[in-house]
Amino acid sequence: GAKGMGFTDAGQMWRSGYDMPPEQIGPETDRLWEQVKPMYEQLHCYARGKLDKTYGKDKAEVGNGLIAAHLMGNMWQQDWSNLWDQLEPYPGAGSLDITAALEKQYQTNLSAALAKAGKDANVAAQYKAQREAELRTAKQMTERAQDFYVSLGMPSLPQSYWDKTQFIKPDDRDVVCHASAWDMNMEGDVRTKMCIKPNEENFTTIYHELGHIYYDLAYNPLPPLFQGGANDGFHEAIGDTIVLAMTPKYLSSIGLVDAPTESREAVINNQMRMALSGVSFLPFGLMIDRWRWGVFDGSITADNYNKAWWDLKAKYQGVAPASARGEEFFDPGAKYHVPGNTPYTRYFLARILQFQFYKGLCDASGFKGPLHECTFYGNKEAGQKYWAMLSKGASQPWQATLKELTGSDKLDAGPMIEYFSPVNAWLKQQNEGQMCGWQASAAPAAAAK
Ligand code: X8Z
Ligand code: ZN
Repeated sequence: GAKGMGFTDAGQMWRSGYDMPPEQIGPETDRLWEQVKPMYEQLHCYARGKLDKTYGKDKAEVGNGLIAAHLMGNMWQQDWSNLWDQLEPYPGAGSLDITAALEKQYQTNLSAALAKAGKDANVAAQYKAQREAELRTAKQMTERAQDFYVSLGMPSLPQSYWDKTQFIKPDDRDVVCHASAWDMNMEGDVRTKMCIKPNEENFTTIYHELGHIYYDLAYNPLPPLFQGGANDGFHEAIGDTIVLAMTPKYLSSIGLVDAPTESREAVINNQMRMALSGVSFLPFGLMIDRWRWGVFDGSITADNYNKAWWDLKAKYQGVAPASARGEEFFDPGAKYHVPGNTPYTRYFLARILQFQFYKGLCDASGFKGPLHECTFYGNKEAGQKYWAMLSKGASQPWQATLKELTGSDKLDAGPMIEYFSPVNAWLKQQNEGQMCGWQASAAPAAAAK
């Protein structure tokens, strides 16, 4: 299909959506990766040291500094948040247990629903009460996310959103639970599709999905061709920008966690929490499409699909499987976006852009201080500036849109590095004297053992 439209292959088609010659986007992402790689290497080094302690070096590592993939707390090693109990820098300092708070909310809803069902409720009635509590909690979480956008001056979501959205997993049919956002008719019938559970990851994912929805609503008045993100990375970055503004101060202001602790230990803990989801993601965000571009242009062949996948994971992420993953396996297929055929470079770009947007909005709100302390919750100036950007949709090159928000028309990891500078300095201290980094060439040998 791509060839029929004049592209050399599907990879070039994917790379052609960036208001620049398609051959430039690969090197552009390389440039950004080089900017953030030192930070990733510090996190990798620290995580490896901790995993060595827990499991022993012979189990935690696969050779040449590569970390055993199955220990990262995530099937794709794309988000290391689940390693928190091992990696928390100062146990208990400024503890932000969002999951516990949401779980508590669910328990409250459950008690209420069970009380309503009555003490003689049979199993079916109890099950109904449980479903009711799950739905109620999921809606409350979504209302909290909506409230952030509304606090910026954006509209409330239309009633049809609340009526037609899939908040929790239906119990009468099989569904894809991977979160998604839908603009059904380009005039206000917007919906999200999730199987919301009361935990931190799902909570921030709702903010992410509403970013898509508010983008849709803002550009819906434009002609159809302009109804899209400035580029696909913009679309992914809208909600993620809001997630950065979910500071401990914001979280306590909405009553989700206790009043924030201002200590240095608490700051480092919170930065680590953010780095475990944001920094760990970077090389993963890059390698998926390195693999697919190779598949599409023929440089990765079918007899090598799994090897090429793990070679790229070793090169970029510094992880490797602890036991052989030969060609009888197809590990790329386990990642939603691969069988779903959704390009992935957008998420890498979003990880960079979200910090550029965040800094732009912090500036607009008049914030002065260390970037990681900024929240623009409730700030109408920031909100207006954001809405103005969203309303432009795809009506002009993204470079112009970026410039209006941030003053620069270039992708730049500078704001991300600035944001993480406290934890980055801390990590360097922790890693002092360690041999950081890894050699990707160890992967095939390791896989063969
Ligand atoms: O797929 C998503 C969103 C839907 S657009 C939930 N994300 C990527 C993933 O889960 O792999 C968000 C972060 C990266
Ligand atoms: Zn998304």
